[in-house]
Amino acid sequence: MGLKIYKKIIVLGGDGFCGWPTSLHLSSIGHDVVIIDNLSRRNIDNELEAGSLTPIQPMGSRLKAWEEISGQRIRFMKIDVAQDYDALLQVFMNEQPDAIVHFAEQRAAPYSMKSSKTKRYTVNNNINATHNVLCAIVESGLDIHLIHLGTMGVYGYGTAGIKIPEGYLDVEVKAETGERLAQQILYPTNPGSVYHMTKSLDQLLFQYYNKNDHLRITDLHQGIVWGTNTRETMLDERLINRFDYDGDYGTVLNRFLMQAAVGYPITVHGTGGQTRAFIHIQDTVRCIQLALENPPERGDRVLIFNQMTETHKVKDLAKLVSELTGAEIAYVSNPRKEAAENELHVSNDLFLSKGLRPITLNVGLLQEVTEIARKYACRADLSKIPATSTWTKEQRPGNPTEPTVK
Ligand code: NAD
Ligand code: USQ
Repeated sequence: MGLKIYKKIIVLGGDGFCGWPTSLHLSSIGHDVVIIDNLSRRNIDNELEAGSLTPIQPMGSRLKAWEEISGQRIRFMKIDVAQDYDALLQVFMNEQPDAIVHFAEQRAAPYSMKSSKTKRYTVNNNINATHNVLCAIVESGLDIHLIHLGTMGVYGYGTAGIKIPEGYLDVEVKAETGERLAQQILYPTNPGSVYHMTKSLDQLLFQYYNKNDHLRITDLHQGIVWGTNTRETMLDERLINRFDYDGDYGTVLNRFLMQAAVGYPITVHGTGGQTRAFIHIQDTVRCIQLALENPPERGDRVLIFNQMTETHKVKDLAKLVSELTGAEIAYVSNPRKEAAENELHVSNDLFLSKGLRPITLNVGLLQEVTEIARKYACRADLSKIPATSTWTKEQRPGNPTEPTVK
């Protein structure tokens, strides 16, 4: 075994659902972690009057608990990455990080589609945040490896007819002479929400700064994350991770498990024929570790990994949860403008080749999430469960008490 190299890592968005367990994991294996977050997600909880099902603690208590339990110190700085460029640059200059993990974006598709205010907020926040990070890395003159959390949704959810490659597509173009030329291009984006569109725009920013300034960038095209606990967040209740269940921020599998736990019908949008990619939160933190340990060389193009471990149809997940718990399934109107049915085949060979041993859906893990949801069921506000953000005026909310519009 080679000598372990500890790194200084800044985690942008380290108070969030993926960022908090990632910060703990990186700290637990010896890295020096600094969290930057503007706590905007907690403010959106207040705005929506729908908080995490689990009782997440204030940042100060989280960090104190981690120091007590692990003996490791994580520092926290409250900075708005999208707005406060000078402070961000100053931190990069002072800290001289080896790597930056960038989670700091507005990540909910339904929230991004709620109103022109939330559309504009999502675009301004996400694009400025990513651009500020890139600019600050260039201005700092430091050779920092940037790891960004992107989404499988940049590829779109039509049936592609091929196994979706990791970022780049081999194409053949016909020249005027009739000669056929082979090229490799960024896989054409086909976002399904304003949020997913910002992730598509992020890709172009990365491509440009990689070409112009030779920045070392890894873009992780992540599927839907499920679960809540990781090895580190389980160590103490004060370290507990966020669990979103509301119609804007709750993601499909965690919502279904929570709904089953509190006796609410499982809300399948439309026919439930949508196929999506999934990854457990424990594998998210492991993938980030692997991405850190396998950086691109300076001069390499943007390295893109598909960060997912399996695909499932929404209706199959609903049936699985229903069989496991006895919960009723409600086929509700689909508030989103999306294909009613799609197939999805995805390559994730890169992470497998780096040593990922995927945690796939299993009864034990599903039960673990259901038990957590049951434990904190008294904190749930059932009126916040239906997805009410509609993609256009033609769509109807996904509410089991409203008549269904297919
Ligand atoms: P989250 O909302 O729980 O966490 C994001 C964190 O970033 C929050 O703590 C928020 O306060 C912070 N933040 C947002 N804008 C900021 C800004 N301008 N300055 C400083 N901090 C800011 O989201 P998450 O589920 O942890 O997702 C993290 C990243 O992973 C996102 O970029 C998301 O697009 C991506 N992702 C998430 C999932 C998923 O299923 N949760 C799946 C694929 C990709
Ligand atoms: N769905 C239901 N019922 C529900 C909730 C969702 O049928 O109660 C359906 C949706 O209509 C959609 C699918 O489930 O077809 C997935 O919805 P989701 O909310 O779980 O996921 P999505 O909006 O795509 O967003 C989530 C994260 C986002 C991340 C993305 C990865 O919030 O940050 O980028 O997953 S991916 O889906 O691979 O693009």
